[in-house]
This record gives sequence, C-alpha cells and structure tokens, in this order.
Amino acid sequence: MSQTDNTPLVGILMGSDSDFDTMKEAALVFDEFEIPYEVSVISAHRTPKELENYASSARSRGLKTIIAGAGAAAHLPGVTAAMTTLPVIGVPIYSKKLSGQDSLYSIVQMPAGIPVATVGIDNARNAALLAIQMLALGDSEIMQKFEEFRKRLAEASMQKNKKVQE
Ligand code: RP5
Repeated sequence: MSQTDNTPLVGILMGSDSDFDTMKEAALVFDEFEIPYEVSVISAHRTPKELENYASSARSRGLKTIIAGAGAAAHLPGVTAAMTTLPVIGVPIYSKKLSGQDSLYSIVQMPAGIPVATVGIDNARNAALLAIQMLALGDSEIMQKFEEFRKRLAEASMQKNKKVQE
C-alpha cells in the first residue's frame, strides 16, 4: 500500500500555539518522508468539545495515528487516546515551572487500558519517527524510506567514531 493522494495519515495535535515551535519538528520529519499530515491546536481544557469532535472522527477521516503534544497539566494526549482507537503518541512539552517533568508524568502515567506511547520531553522528532514505524508496518515504500534513514543514521555515527579515532 502506498499513499497516492494527500489525505493526512497523521494528525499533529497540540494544546496551545505556544507548543508549535516544538511540535513543528514532527512536521519537518513528515515533510522529509513525504507523508501527508495535518496540524491542529486544540486544548483538552479550553476547547474540550472540539477535541471530542477531532478524536472521534479521526479514524473515519483516514488518520492512522495521532501525535499529541502538551505541557504542564498535559492531559491532551490521554484524553485524545480515550476518545479514539487510533494509537496516540504523546510529546511532553517543556514547562517553565517544572521543566517538563509535570508534562511527562501527566502523559506517561495513563490508566490500564488507555495507553499513550510517550517520548522524551520536547522530542517531537522521535514521535514522528515512531509514527513512521507504525505506518511502515503496512506500507513497503515507507518501510524502505525508514530503512534508508536508519542506514544514514548509522553511517553518520560511524563517521563520528572515525573522527575521534584519528
Ligand atoms: C498546555 O498548557 C499547552 O499544551 C501548553 O504547553 C501549556 C501553556 O499553554 P499557553 O498558556 O501557552 O496557551 O495546555
């Protein structure tokens, strides 16, 4: 299966426009892999009805996974996961008061039955790569691009090793 139209496969969701600088790193990865995505700012606390509409219609709109980033009382990924059967990847956003530890704990400590795959604080890039690995399970073209990416990563690392050996 390969993507022939521009229907978004991934939803990039964030609780506030103040999260955008971090979350745009995920979008850059999807641009690199030529994977269609959509970006939305919806708050679990400020606009809960919009979130319900978004999450409950996500699968029928063609999304395969959702990346949700939020900071501090970061309930967005968990509440999204509660309202869709799509896998949700959570990005804890750095927060000034508690350095993102509040975000991390809010996202990672989900009740049994409603998991959120949680990446490191501000690591939207890893969230995108994890989403790509999920998509690649059912798409050989995406898998090939991912394998090439891994090869480049390994080569870059070996180059660094070579430099320190010199
Ligand atoms: C969270 O509160 C958002 O995800 C954001 O990280 C944080 C602060 O939001 P703003 O006050 O900057 O809109 O809901």
